[in-house]
Amino acid sequence: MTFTLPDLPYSFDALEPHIDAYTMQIHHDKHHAGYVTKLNAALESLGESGAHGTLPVLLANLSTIPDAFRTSIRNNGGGHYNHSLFWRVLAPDAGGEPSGELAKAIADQFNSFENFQKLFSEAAMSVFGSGWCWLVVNNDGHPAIISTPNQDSPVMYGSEPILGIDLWEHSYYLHYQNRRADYVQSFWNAVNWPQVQRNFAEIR
Ligand code: MN3
Repeated sequence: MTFTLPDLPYSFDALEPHIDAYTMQIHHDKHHAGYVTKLNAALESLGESGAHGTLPVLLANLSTIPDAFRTSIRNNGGGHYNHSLFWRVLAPDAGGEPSGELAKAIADQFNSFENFQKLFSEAAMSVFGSGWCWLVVNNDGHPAIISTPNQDSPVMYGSEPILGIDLWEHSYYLHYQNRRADYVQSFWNAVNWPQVQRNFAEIR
């Protein structure tokens, strides 16, 4: 089982002015690449017999991983999985609102898209230290907002992520410094709702 760093689906500067090119370059080429390298090293050390299934299956069953490798696979496997989703739920000339089934599910669960956005932004601002905020689908099929620490993935907690925002300082500090609220606000202008809708449809 060997993983490769996926190419960004757009250029480094494609998300400007919301996320700057240098941040994207360091984030993808250094941080995400580092998770992939370390994940592969951990899996190689673990050996062929130690890990089975796809990455989300592996992450959902961390208790089956031997102690010596579990933390590394949790952090670096989570990092690889989270960032692979993150790049795809962002796009140039994006933002706005979802449509179709996802729009309906969000309105049903959160009363309105505006209220969902407010609750998600508040949850993102409440993450202490390094972590992520997510729109997930629970096993009852309903959307929910959750946050996870470090590189933990929602799949470790029994839900499927369809949208996430990276709240590690490496994802915004070069441009926004301590102004996380401005980063979260700008994030909405870069959300690739058609991709989030596809993620939702695949789970349902
Ligand atoms: Mn990151």
